[in-house]
Amino acid sequence: MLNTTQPKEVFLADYQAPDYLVDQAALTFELASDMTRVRSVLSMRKNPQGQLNDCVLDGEQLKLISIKIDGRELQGNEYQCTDSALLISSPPDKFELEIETEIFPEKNTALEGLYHSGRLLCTQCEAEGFRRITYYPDRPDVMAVFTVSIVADKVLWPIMLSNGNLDGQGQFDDGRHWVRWHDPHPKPSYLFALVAGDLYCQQDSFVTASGRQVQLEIFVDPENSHKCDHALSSLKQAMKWDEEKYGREYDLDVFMIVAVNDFNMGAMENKGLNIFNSACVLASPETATDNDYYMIQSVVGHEYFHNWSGNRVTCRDWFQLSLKEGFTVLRDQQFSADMNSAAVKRIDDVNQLRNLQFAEDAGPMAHPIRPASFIEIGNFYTVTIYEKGAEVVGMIKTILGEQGFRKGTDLYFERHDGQAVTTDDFIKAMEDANDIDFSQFKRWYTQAGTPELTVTTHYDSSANRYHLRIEQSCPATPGQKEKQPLYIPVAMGLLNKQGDAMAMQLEGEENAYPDETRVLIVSEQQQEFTFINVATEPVLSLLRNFSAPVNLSMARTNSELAFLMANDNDSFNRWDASQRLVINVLMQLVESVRAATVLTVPDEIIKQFSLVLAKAEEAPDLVTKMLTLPSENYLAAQAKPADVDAIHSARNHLKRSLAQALKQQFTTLYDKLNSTGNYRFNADDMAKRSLKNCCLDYLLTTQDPMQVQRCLKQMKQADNMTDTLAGLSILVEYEGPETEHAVRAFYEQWQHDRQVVDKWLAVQAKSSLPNTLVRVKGLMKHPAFSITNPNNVRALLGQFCRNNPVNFHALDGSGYQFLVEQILQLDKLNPQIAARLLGALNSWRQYDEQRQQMIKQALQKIAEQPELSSDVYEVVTKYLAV
Ligand code: 0A1
Ligand code: ZN
Repeated sequence: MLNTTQPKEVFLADYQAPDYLVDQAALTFELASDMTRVRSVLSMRKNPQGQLNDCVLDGEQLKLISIKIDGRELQGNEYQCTDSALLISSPPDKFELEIETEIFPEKNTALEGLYHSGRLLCTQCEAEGFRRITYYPDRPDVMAVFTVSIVADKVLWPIMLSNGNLDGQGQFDDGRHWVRWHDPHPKPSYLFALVAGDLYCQQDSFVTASGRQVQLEIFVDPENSHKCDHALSSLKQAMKWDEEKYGREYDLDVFMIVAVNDFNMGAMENKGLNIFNSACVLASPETATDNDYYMIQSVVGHEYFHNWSGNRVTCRDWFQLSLKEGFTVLRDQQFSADMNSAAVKRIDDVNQLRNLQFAEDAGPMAHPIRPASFIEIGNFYTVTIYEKGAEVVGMIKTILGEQGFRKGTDLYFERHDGQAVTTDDFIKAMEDANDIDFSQFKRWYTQAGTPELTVTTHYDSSANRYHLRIEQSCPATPGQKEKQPLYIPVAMGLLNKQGDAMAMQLEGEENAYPDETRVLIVSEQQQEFTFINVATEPVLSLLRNFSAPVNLSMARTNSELAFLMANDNDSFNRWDASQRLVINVLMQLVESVRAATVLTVPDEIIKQFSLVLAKAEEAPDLVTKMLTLPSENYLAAQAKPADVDAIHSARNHLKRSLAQALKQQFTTLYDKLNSTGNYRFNADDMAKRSLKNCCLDYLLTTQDPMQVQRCLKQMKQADNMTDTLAGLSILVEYEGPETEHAVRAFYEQWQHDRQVVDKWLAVQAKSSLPNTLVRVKGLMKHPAFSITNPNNVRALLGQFCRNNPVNFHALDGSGYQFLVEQILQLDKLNPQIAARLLGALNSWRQYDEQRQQMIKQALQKIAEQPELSSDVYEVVTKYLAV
C-alpha cells in the first residue's frame, strides 16, 4: 500500500503526456442519497507519446467494489490501490477496463464530485472532482466520448440529466426509471456533469445561423419558476452574439442550465449542461438588484462562451487555465459591453482589477497568468488567471486590431478544434494569422507583478515639439526578483487647452495620425516619443480605456486632473482623472487625520463635483461612477503602512463635506430621479437608479434625521430590490432604532427567499458601526445561516473579513481571532471555501507593525493545525513566507 504524504508542489516543467488514453467512457449511476454505485466501462489504449507501461488512475474517497480487464476480474495482486490512485501494472496496449465503485454524496460537504444540494444531487468536477466519482485519468488532456446512464427512484428524482443529447429512457417495474445521455464531442473528465432531482423546467428554443434547432432548458426549484426569464433571454443574446462576433455556433440538440443553492463558485461550463450557483441565474425585479441582472447576463454569457473557448478547444494541463479563462472573460466583457454601456463596463472591470488583482499581484500569492507551479489547483481560480488573463488577451486585440484579432481566433478554433492545448498554441495562432512576432509579448504569461510606467513630459515651445518619456519597471514578486521589459500597448491622445483633440505626428512620420487616439508600443525599459508640429502645449491623456494592466506614475496637478475630468474625449479617462483627483485629496486628508490637524477639503474638488452633478442627467451612469469614491481597500494599498482608521475617517469626512456643500444639488437630483415609474431592466433606467441611490448615499452621510426618513420612505415604496436594498445598505451606516427596525422588517418580508436573505446578511456584515462583529457572530446562529452553504459564508463571513476594514482590522485583534476560528471549522467541511476566506489576509504586510504581529500569530495558529487541507496549507504557508 502506497501512502500519501504532505501536500506536494507540481511543476509545469514536469509535464508529461498521459501514458494511457480513454476513447470511450460508458458510465452507469445507480443513485441513492447515502450511497451511489458507479459502474464505469472505459475503452483504453496506450498512448504512443506516453512513457510508462503501468496505468495509473486517479481516485479519492472511493470504495472500490470490483475491477475487470476485458471481462476478467483482477486479483488483489494485479493492482495497487492508495487513497489517491489505482495502479494497474502493464495492462495490454488496448483493453476494456470495468470498475465499480461506491460513493457517498450525503457526506460530501466539500462540494466536489457528486454531492447533495438540498434534495438535488449534482456534480462539480473542475478541476479535479471527477476522481471522487470513479477511478479515471483525471486530467484535461485525456478526452473521451461519454455515454452516461442514470437509474433512480422516479418519485425522488424525476429529472435526470447529463451531458450531450438524450439517447434513451425507460421504466423498471420496481418504481425506478432510467435515462441515457450521449455526448458525441470528446471531452476531458472535468466537463462531465450529472444532475438528478425534482425540478421545474422552463423551455425555449434557438435557431442557429446554419439553421440548427436547439432546445434551451433552465431547471430550477419549483418555487423559483418565475425567476428564469432573464437568464433565458441572456442565453439567447449570448448565442446570437457569439455567432456574429466570433462565428461560433452551438453544437448539440439541447443546452441546459441548472440552478443549485450550494456551489463553490459562480457557475460551471459542463458540456451542454451548465450548472449555476442559483445566485448567478435567478432573477425577478422584486428580489434581484440591477447588479444581479447585469452579473447574471455576464455569467450566462461566460459559461456559454466556454463551449468554444474551453470545451471544443480545451487546456492541456491546469497550468494553462488562463487559456480558457482569460480568453472567456474577455469574451464575456465584450458581450456585456455590447449589450450595455461599454464605458461603464470598462470602468467596472478596471475597478475590479485594481481593487483585487493588483492586490494579489502585490501579495504573497502573486503568480503569472501561466503559473510555473502550484500545490492545490483549486487555489488558482484567481483574479490573476481570470481578470489579468483577460487583460492580456485584450492587449493582443488592441495590438492586432479588431480584424486581426478575429483572424487569429478563427485560426485558433479551426486549428485546435477537439484538442487540449497550451497558451503558446493560442499565441502561435495569433502570430500565424497576422504574421507578427509575439516572443517578447509572451513575457506577460510568465512574469508576475503589476508593471509600473513612470511618465515625464516636456514641451519645447521654440521647436513645437512635445517629448513623452516612459520608463517601465515591475516590482519583485515571490520567487521572481528580476523582471524583463514587457511589450506594452499604451493608448493615448493629446488635448489642447480648449479640450479639443490635437493632431499627433511622431518624429519621422510623414503625416499626422488620422485618429484622436493612437497606440504607442512601449517595449524597452526606457523610451522617448517625440511629437512634432505641436503648436501649443498639450494636455496628455494616457492609457486610454486602460489599454494595459499597469500602474501609472505621473505627477499631475489637481487642476490638470480637473481639466481631464471635464474634457477628455475618452470616457474611461474622464472617470480615471476624477478618481486620481479624489485620491490626491484623500491622501492629504489621511495625513491630516494622522497628524490630528484640521481637515480641509479643497474648494477645487467641490467645484468639480458640482459641475459633474449639474450635467449628471446627460450621462447618469458615468457620473455615478465619478461620484463614487475609491474603496477603503484600494486606498489602503496606496500608502504604507495602511492606516485603516485614518482612511475610514478621511473618506467619510470627504463624503460628508461634499454632501453638505452640494446638498441642494443632491436633493434636487434625487427627487427628480425618484419618479421613474415601473421597474424595467435596461441601461437607461439602471443608470438613473444608480445615480439616484448614489445621491441618497451622500445625503445620509449628513446623519440628518430627515434623510433617514427619505431612506425609509424609499424602502417602503420601492417596487424593486435595487431601491430597497440601496435604502437598507445606506441605513446600516446609521445608528438608531430606525435602522434596527428596517433590518428586522426586511428579514420578515424576505425570509423565504435565499437570494434576498444573503443580501440581508451581507449588508449587515459590511456595516462600519462598532458592534458589527457581535452582530455577525449572532447571525451565525440565526436559522438563515448555515456554515455548509458557500453563499451564506461569502455573504456573512466573506463580506465582514474582506469589505469591512475598520471592523475586521480592529486593534484588539478580535477580527483576526474570529477569522482563525472560522477557517479551522470550515477547513474540515469545505477546503476550497476555507482557503478563499483566508484570502482576506492577502495584503497583511501593508498594515502597521502591531497588526502585522497579530496577523502573523493568527496565521501561525492555522499553520500549526494537524491535517490541514492542501488548499489552506498552501495559502497559509505562502502568506507566512513573506
Ligand atoms: N470554470 C468555471 C469556474 C469553476 C471552477 C471551479 C469550480 O469548482 C470548484 C467551479 C467553477 C468558470 O470559469 O466559470
Ligand atoms: Zn470560466
